[in-house]
Amino acid sequence: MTQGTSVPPDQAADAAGQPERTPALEALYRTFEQQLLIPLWTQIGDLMPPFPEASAVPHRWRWKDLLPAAEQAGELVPVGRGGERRAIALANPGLGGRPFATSTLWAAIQYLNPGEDAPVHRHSQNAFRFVVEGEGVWTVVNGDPVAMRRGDFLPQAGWNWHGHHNRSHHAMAWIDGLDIPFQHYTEATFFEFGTDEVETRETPERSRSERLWGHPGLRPLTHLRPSPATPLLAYRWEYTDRALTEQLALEADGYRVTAEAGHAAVRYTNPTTGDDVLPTLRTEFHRLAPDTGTAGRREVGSSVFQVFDGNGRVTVGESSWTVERGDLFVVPSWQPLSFETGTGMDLFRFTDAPIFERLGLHRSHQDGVTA
Ligand code: GTQ
Ligand code: FE2
Repeated sequence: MTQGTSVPPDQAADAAGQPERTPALEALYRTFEQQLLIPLWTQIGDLMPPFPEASAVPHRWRWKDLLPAAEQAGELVPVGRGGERRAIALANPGLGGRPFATSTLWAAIQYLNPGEDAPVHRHSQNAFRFVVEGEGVWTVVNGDPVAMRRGDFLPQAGWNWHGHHNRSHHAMAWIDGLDIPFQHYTEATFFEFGTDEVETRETPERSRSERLWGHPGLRPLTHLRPSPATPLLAYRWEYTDRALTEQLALEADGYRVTAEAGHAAVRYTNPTTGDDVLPTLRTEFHRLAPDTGTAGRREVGSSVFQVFDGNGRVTVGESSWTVERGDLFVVPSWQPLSFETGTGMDLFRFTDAPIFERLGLHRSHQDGVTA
């Protein structure tokens, strides 16, 4: 999936392990070229580097630039069948102008004006929404309207019908995460338009999915079979916030429950398996207490973060930025990541780790220990 440059045979003569460029060898290389053959010995450094060399680069997008651009799109661009969504993707400068945040992950800001409907469709791509501010939109998944509000995480597994409606009197923006690049590169993508009718205008407080599944540690006896994606369509901020608050409070009481000192973290899970919410996407929420720094950590696979609250400094490989509420940044595969904050900082994170874990390709490294 990387797009690094390879050494063409005619420039590889001096490279390590390359044979001397005799006329006979030149002729052989021309034969290879004509027959569409490429020898490994000219490519090995690119194809089989000692550790992952991501094409994607570390990058930060500021919410104060993203939101006005989305608002402009809200004025100029209608939302409807064909274009499907007023979603504007982060395009990693290392990925050749494609709308991909990393080599596997799509991240976009989506914007819906009052009264607007984003039409019903379904696709093989797994998706979620995360809300950094605002409310008033319901995402309707298989006819079940799910309210979206600040701090809520709303997963939506591949091949479920979904549309969104804004039933409030103000516009709303949120972020979408999908595995679009992964499914694009692996050529696994299917898509289907849904009904053009508005499915429902309902705006319930709680979705049917939350009424059935939203009770910690309790599972309906009619639904005991594991499913590969979560049936719970909303993970509300109230619970996430409380879980993080309690971790830090327990730490203060002397219990070792945080990821590291001053660093509380939770993973969103599928209540039918305890695993990640979606087959290809891992999602987490991290809270750094005031005056906290984190140890450098790298792992196979890429991440996208959004700052939910507070501010701080993030270092990813050779890049370092200050970040504040709403800012997004990407961490390419095997790039070390660390944080520092004075005020404290809340961060939402999504990654492609489930893909690599399931294939036995996941590795991480922190404090000199390779796992
Ligand atoms: O809201 O259904 O950002 O299908 C990209 C593709 C959002 C959506 C995106 C999508 C959606
Ligand atoms: Fe969609």
